[in-house]
Amino acid sequence: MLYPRENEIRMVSDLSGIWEFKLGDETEPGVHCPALSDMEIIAVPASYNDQKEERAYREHYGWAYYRRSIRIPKCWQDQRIVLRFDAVTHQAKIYLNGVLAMEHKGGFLPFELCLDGLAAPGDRVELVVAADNRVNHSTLPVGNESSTAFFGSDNPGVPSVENAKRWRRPQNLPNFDFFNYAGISRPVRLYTTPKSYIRDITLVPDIRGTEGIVKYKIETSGKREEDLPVRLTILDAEGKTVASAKQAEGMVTIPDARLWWPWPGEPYLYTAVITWGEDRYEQSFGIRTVEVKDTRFLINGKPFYFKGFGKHEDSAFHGRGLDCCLNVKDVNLIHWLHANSFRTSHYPYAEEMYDLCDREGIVIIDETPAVGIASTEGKDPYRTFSIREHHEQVLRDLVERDKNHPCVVMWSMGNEPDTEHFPESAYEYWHSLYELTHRLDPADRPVTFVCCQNNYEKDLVTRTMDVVCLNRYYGWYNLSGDLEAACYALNQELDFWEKQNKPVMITEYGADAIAGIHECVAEMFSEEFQAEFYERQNAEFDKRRFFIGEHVWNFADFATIQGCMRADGNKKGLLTRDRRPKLAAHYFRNRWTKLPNFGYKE
Ligand code: BDP
Repeated sequence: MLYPRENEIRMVSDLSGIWEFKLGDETEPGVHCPALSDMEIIAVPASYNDQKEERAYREHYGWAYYRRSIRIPKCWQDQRIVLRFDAVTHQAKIYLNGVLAMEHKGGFLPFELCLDGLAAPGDRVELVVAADNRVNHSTLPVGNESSTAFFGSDNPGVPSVENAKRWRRPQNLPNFDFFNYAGISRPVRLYTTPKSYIRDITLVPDIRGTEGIVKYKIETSGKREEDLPVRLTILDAEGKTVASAKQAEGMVTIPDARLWWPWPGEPYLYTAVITWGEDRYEQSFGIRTVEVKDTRFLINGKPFYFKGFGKHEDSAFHGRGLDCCLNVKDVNLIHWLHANSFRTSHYPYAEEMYDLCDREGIVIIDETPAVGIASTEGKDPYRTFSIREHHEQVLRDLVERDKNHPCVVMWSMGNEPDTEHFPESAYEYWHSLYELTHRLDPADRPVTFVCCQNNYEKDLVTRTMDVVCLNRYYGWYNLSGDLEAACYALNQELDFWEKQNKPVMITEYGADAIAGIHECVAEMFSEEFQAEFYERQNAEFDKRRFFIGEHVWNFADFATIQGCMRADGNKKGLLTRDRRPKLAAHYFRNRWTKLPNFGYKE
């Protein structure tokens, strides 16, 4: 789905601002929007949870209603008018003048509604967005339907506790460790195209000697494609034409191509300008290749070393809402740390962030919201959860949304599923999705998922991924505080992975550190312990040639559900939630300044 971009043909009207808002309950709204009165104020885009000092907002369970009226400009006559939602978490129903116009499942990817026949230029339309924040065994991310939330503790078998569990109010029990922020978290926009319009653009770059090769496909809707001439022009960064074509599908060659390199290399971007009939669209792209070869991860043919983090879209007040200022700050902090990459743990991020990373040369591992696929009741999640169809849809939509970004170098189908207790089911599930993702991506990027700390000998599927991605908490959740023993255990496991002859990276490792706690003899939760934890384990990674990257958990402290393991959220950030550096941030800045992007393990 193309991002709504304004140009001399297409118009975009951003509906961000103050909307009306009301919390609902578990009752699912039907074809007609329920009557809404006594509405409150809410900012869009942003999660609603932290916008008011009320437990009802913070801990809401069920539907919530957003309302505003929209005026369709009269000057949009003869245009196709589209209402686009970048993300509504986790399920949405859209009402126009009180009547259901569309529904969408999944909280982190865009969806849109063509207003043809629903509203015309000059109309005033009442728009209501109903958003459901419930997570369960059919949503991604996954919520536990009974038992406890991630890190909850319930003393199973104690009669009074069991009774209290049955008695307590219905609530979300996320099987994941980030706050279940919800609502209209990304922009809502109206945009126009001509009636016959460019529907999709696919650009697949390659390198041949000094030439850049771009295979392309332009998909259109409306008049028959062959009745209207297509024109593709490739502009360099100065706006000079470097290649052009006249068919809807084919290949162009860019002589003396400048490549897209991760920062501090030059992330050079070209622009593909497509015109078809009255329509026009500009899509930026980079020329770079990605390939896994034996135990190496190659970008433009050179072995790349990932230096970075898992992140979250998370900040005070906004929750998970798009905050462009925060995104710019984060990109600058990534540069300050001399990192080169991050994973969009644990869901696809706002498109604006990928655009920034394209421009700034930051490499992304793009993850779906498939987190929490693990049963807490001893049942096989792959047989008891109804998620496969939705998961496939999410992969389809994710690849379609992000396929043209040079910053995206690998797809992560999910985070920390159960691969140990039901190894055959896990293999069948993840391997079929792995094959699907390869088929979906026209550029055929590497595909993986991120593996939980478990019995790696029993796990059948992690070893079959293009890159083995490990989340490991030696010295924290196990062998707690004993870094000597942690390094011993880590090495035992690395010996196992070395035999698999695959590129291996760590996608999570870390220790909580509460900013301001300092100790001469470092113990858990101090800044010194966090720094030492990394120093010791990195020394082990440095000895392994097949080891292609270190992603710290986490870039910054972030909000989670409350629980006996969380004091004001997860404190594993190198930075605090308001982006102040802890000791470990300075340690990594120093380390990463010295580690090159390429050839480090040669
Ligand atoms: C891992 C999860 C991550 C958590 C992290 C932690 O992938 O989402 O936040 O552990 O416990 O299991 O800090």
